[in-house]
Amino acid sequence: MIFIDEVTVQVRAGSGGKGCESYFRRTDRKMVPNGGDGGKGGDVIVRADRNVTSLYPFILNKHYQAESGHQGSSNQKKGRDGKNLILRVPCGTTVFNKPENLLIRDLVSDEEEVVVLKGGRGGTGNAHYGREATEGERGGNLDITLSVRLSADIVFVGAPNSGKSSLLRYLTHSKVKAESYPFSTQAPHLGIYETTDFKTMTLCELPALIPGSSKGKGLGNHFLKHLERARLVFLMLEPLKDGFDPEMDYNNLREEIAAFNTEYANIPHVVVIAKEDDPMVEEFFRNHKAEFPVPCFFISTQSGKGVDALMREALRRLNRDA
Ligand SMILES: Nc1nc2c(ncn2[C@@H]2O[C@H](COP(=O)(O)OP(=O)(O)OP(=O)(O)O)[C@@H](O)[C@H]2O)c(=O)[nH]1
Ligand SMILES: [Mg+2]
Repeated sequence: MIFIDEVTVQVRAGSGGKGCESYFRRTDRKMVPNGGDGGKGGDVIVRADRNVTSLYPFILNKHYQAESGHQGSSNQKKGRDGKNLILRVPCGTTVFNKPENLLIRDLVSDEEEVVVLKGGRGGTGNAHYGREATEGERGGNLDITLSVRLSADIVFVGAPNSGKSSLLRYLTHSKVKAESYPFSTQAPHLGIYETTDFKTMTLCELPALIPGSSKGKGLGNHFLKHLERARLVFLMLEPLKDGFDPEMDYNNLREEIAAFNTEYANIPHVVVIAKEDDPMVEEFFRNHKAEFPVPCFFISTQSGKGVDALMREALRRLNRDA
């Protein structure tokens, strides 16, 4: 399934039901109005649901309409209210009013919800003394944008080909493709990692970041929004690229992240360099390890070397600020 992180849909609230005009004839032959009110139209609600993992269904259907209220009837019977329409979205979805580009609500936790459109009021029946029956109020419509930010404990951000997908596959059941060409991963991918004591943490690979991503180079940088809830970032450098310069490559990644949102530069991070099994990388590691200013882990997803130490450190950090 393709991962969709943003979609715009049109929603329409239910219209109010028509008020009823009716009379009954009393025994003294007087006509008494007794038409009931129309029911209220259904609201449109967006609700976070932890069982929903994707916005994909909203690509297939972009128009949603809540039920209208039912007509009132005689004997002062009120029409039934229209059912609310509930759009279920993944936790971590932000809802925007598209035409005004306004934030409506950020739905973070399970069951959190927001009413984006109120249903129309029902018309009044003529049973109200001295009133005529009226039509129900029409339900409004609105374009809303749903934008999901993944909620992952650890997010992999790094250069093309640096081994992000390979690491995700190594640690989780993710089936993301690891390929020898750059930008093979075009959308964020999630995986669940289980620790030795059966705790789980969510890992996420983001598409590759390069110098200039913030200006639209490569795949751009919009996916960095998924760092919002990250608790730790693996900054992955590509050791086999021409002109590998760990310090410069590290600074480039940090700059790209800060260009997106300066606060994201404060998320704790460690540097990860894969392909430790490669003789060139191994030699580099032996000669330069001590020079790194930030914690740096050399790993291999082929031999498995270094991965345990990396994940132990990750756990230690996540537990520390838990
Ligand atoms: N020898 C060796 N090769 C690796 C290792 N990790 C990844 N590779 C190879 O490096 C290439 C790129 O790996 P990916 O995991 O797709 O890298 P990526 O960072 O996800 O790449 P993009 O998604 O395109 O940015 C593939 O050919 C992998 O087989 C490793 O630890 N050792
Ligand atoms: Mg990848």
